[in-house]
Amino acid sequence: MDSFVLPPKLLTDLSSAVDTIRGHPFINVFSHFDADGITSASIIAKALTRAGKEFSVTIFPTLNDENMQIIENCGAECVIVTDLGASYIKRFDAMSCDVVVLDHHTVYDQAERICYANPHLYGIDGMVAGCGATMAFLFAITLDERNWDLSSLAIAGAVGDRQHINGMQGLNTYLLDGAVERKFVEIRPGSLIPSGDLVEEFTLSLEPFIRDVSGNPDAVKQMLSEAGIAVGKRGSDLTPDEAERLSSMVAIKLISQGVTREKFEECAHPVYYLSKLGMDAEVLSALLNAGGRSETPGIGVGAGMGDATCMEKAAEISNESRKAVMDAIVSVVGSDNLHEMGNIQWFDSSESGSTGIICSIIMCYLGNPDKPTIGFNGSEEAAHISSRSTFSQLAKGIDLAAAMKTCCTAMGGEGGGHKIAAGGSFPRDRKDEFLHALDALIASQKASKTA
Ligand SMILES: [Mn+2]
Repeated sequence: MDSFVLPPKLLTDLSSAVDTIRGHPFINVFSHFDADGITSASIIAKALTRAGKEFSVTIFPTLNDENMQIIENCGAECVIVTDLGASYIKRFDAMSCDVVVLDHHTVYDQAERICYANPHLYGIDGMVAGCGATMAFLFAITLDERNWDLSSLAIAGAVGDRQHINGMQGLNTYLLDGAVERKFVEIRPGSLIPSGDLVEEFTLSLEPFIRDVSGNPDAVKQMLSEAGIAVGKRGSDLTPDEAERLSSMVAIKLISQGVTREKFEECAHPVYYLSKLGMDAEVLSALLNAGGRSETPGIGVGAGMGDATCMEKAAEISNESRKAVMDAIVSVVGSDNLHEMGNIQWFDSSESGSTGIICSIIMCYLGNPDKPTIGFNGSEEAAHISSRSTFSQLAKGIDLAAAMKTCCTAMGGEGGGHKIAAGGSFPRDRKDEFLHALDALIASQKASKTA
């Protein structure tokens, strides 16, 4: 099979990143708290351990001015930043220590002094074809070929950032092909039916989100009985007939709730089974995401590094947070808390949190598929905003990275991310002003595309 060829400039940058860290016995690692950031940090931590280095890992919910100051004042001789950093390259350049940034977010500045690798710098789309974990992994195998086993983590990172949904692309192809060849990963056919206990999984699973069924065990049992399937069965135990009846029923429900073809195909995407870990990449990704977002994100990194106690704890946190997120979605959807404006739709999740996940589910399964979804969490003085779009909206000119940057900055805050998924923050009392500014900006993005 023709695999993806890594661009020469990327290889040069990776080698110089490896040279940069070689001379340092202790390295300060900074990363993001989502699945991609946690897998990135775990990959770096494993690679540094194997290279005989000592290190510390700090996990941030976001890189803002306050956290940037923490990095600037950490007194490190060498810093590695993963899945974060693209919007602060000038500040990293101005630091006096050695810095390696391995990010995939939109590029604003080129580095002058530090070592900065980002797919966008090599003409590769970091939104879909290489994530933080991919970059961390490429760094790890440049450091030592034996780090190929960390490809399992990197694939979980890419899945966490949803880069697999239209098939792995670009740098992720290189990662996946190599991992399959080395038997760390097996590609299995996808399904609309979860493999575990059907009542439990359909009740807690966010994907696919079935309106009036997901989150409600009685409705799940009703659906199973209509399909002639006994309560208590596991997805993996269904006969081919049962599996077919149940998937058609789920498919019909999804079509009738207006799920787009784009999303539908995405649900049936193949599954990456991580042979050495005995679980799907999506399951690992969910565990690490939950661990990373908890009060003690070290649990996520510990689990990523293979610690059994951390893994168990992460599974517990993950199940609790699945329940909480499900409740939050049901409360947003059930209470008419989703508001449509001319060009956007928005909801308030100040009570529930989990804004980003709710935003994704509403965008894909429940909201108006033609308008970007915005989540507003005003539980703190600085409100946190999440936004999600779809590929068909992007084709109409929508760019949430630019929109969030412009509108959050205009409100005295900051924002950025990817065209399809972006976030930001600003003082919470400027919510209405922000929503109107954003609605107008999205309108002008669409207009300038058609013009
Ligand atoms: Mn990422």
